[in-house]
Amino acid sequence: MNTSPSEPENTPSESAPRTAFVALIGRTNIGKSSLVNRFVEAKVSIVTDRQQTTRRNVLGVWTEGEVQIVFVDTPGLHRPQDSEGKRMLRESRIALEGIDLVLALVEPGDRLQGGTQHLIDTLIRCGSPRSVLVINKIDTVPPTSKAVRETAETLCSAYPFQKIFPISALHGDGTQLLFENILEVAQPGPWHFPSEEVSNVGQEEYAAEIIREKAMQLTEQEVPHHIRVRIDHLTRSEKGDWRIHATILVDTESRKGILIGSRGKKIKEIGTAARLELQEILDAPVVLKTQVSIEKNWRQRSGD
Ligand SMILES: Nc1nc2c(ncn2[C@@H]2O[C@H](COP(=O)(O)OP(=O)(O)OP(=O)(O)O)[C@@H](O)[C@H]2O)c(=O)[nH]1
Ligand SMILES: [Mg+2]
Repeated sequence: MNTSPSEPENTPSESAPRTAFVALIGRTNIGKSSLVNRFVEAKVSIVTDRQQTTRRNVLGVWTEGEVQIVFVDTPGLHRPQDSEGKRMLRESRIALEGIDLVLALVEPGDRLQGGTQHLIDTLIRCGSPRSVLVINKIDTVPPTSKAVRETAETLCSAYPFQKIFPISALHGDGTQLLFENILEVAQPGPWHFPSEEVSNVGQEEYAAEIIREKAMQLTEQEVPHHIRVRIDHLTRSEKGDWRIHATILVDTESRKGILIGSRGKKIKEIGTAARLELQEILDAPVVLKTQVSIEKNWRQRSGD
């Protein structure tokens, strides 16, 4: 995110590196990954309109001048239904350790129930550090709506949030002000990442995540969000072209059929969308081969 700070005089203490860890928590689909991507001006975390898209803590790193902010994008808070769900919740809680600021995301109209209740409980249980309430998706209600104020009142009576920020991660309303407040939290200390790095996600995992995003976006609800993508091969030729072989893993024959589609149409569509995006990000030609395979019970196994 662009900032145009008026530079203070360059005294030694002001030119020392400063840093902050900022965690985003909230129920699934609330816009945590969208907001991290907006802040770091890069797609570090995939975004879909499906639940439980983010499966582990993903770091988005913003560095400018002397300041480095590390955003921790977490899996959505939800009621766990299996060991994979429990593991994702553990990730969300681990994310709160060593954090300087928590952005607690909700949306207009939210009450103390479901994932939002879970959010408040998590903050209380973790004895969380500084927390601000971020009311995202304000673009979905008319400016005259009382929903934003009512949600702010309800949640602030349940937890002592330091500030409230109504925003739209999608369109950018209010995000600059929120970002300026985040910068104020940075404390003197060494950076944790080289200044050119924007994420902790390695190339293989990133390619897998882009393919997973396209598979989720291009199939309907009948294919669960629990798709796994394995990268079997990833190389770069001397000319600079990338060659990636990936396997999309599902747990039933019928889901495999949906992902392949009639005469392979769906898997081709997924592969093309993923290839085009990877090509743009890697700024080089990409040859992508994708196949679908069945792996039974991976969700239970990956949990504990
Ligand atoms: N209208 C509107 N939609 C938004 C906004 N922010 C995010 N979205 C949409 O909400 C959906 C979920 O966004 P994500 O960023 O994937 O949400 P998340 O909280 O990371 O979800 P999980 O990873 O499943 O926990 C996507 O379709 C986004 O485009 C917003 O400010 N306004
Ligand atoms: Mg997410």
